[in-house]
Amino acid sequence: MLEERTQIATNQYIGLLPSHSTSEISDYVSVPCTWYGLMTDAQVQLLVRRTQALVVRAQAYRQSEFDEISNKLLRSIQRTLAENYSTLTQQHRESLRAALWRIEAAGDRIVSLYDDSSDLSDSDSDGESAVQAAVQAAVQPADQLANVRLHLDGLDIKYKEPYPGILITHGFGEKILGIDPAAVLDGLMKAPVRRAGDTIRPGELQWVDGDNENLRYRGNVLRRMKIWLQDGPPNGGTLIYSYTGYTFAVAPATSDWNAHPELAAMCQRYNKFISMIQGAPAANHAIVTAYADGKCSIGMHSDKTHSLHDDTIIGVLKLGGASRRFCIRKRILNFPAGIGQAQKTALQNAEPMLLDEDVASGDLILMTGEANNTTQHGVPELETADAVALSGSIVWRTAAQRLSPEELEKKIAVTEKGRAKRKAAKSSSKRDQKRERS
Ligand SMILES: O=C(O)CCC(=O)C(=O)O
Repeated sequence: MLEERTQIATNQYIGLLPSHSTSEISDYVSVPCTWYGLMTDAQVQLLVRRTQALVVRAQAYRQSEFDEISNKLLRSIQRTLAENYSTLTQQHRESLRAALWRIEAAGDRIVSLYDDSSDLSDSDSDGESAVQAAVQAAVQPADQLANVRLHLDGLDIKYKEPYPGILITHGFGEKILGIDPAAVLDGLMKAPVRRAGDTIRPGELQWVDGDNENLRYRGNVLRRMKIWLQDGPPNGGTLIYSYTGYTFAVAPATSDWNAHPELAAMCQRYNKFISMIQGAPAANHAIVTAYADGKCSIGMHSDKTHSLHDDTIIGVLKLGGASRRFCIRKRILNFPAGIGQAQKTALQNAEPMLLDEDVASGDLILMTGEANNTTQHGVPELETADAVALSGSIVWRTAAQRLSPEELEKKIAVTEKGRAKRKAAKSSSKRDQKRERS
């Protein structure tokens, strides 16, 4: 009986959406939707599709109305997630999260479009269709990698797509870039390594080891080492890709990839390849990572995009003589309200892997910005340190932040001042503790 009533109510609820006025739509979104949890997967899918249609329709009204409608929608979906989290199936959660993300993205695009076109008005039909196109692009993101797939199919090169917007191409290094991925890493291993206490030499090709003060994360040694590269000499400005724990003090390690003919040729060929992706800016920044053995790793993360170009593509080319396990999972974008960090971490860690397998040296993992933002990736630590020999990767991105030598110097001075302050505070608290004990 309950099921039958739910079925009827669901159909009515969904049926309301596509053809009604703003006030009816507002009524619809203000209905508390606590019974999402009772809906079948197909019904949730339909609701999500209709929600998208609603957002497209909403563009016909003024922005304030769009905001009002989308805010109500966002709140009601967030409430549904929060109140019914434990009873929702994985698929329900994902559908709802996807709807949230798309509505937010649609809102952002509309805001920026209105910012850019202050003369848009209701009677401006060109303006309206521009808004509609923007909303549609946000609601149904273009299949950015379509040309890449076509190109690879044409060359008969194998690839797979574990998640929309993440394409893993087998043998990319050898077949498209014309390189030997083991030899590239071997060659780079000849560069000097800056370890704990060593000084970074500005603009030189060099490794910064995970125990160097400028690469440690909150004082902790990282189990990997890195080379920073950019397209162009750093005296014309250092490109910054800043991530959690990044300190500007490591930026002087960035060198120009054009100073090394083999690296330059590889990066140019990569850029030629990604130029077939509509709207993709050329990569101008790369980080090479080396994992000495199976104990070296990088935790599950999404690349931080605040210092990157809005439309950056992220390309991870695996290097070295060994393959390494690579994992991808969905990233939880909206946690239920009121839960603590430990619960958030547990929920995130419970997400099943979309990919968990050895990825061979020479394979390319290509990610759109949207796919990066909605997933996490990582190279997990392995049980036995010796199980895997030296391996690594080069990750290309498009950085949007460029600091002149003077600007960088100022940023580093701020970092160093902060460091000295923390050091002084630490030793004074140690002294206090000693005094208390004695
Ligand atoms: O080395 C890899 O395979 C991944 C590197 C990575 O995720 C990163 O540098 O952000």
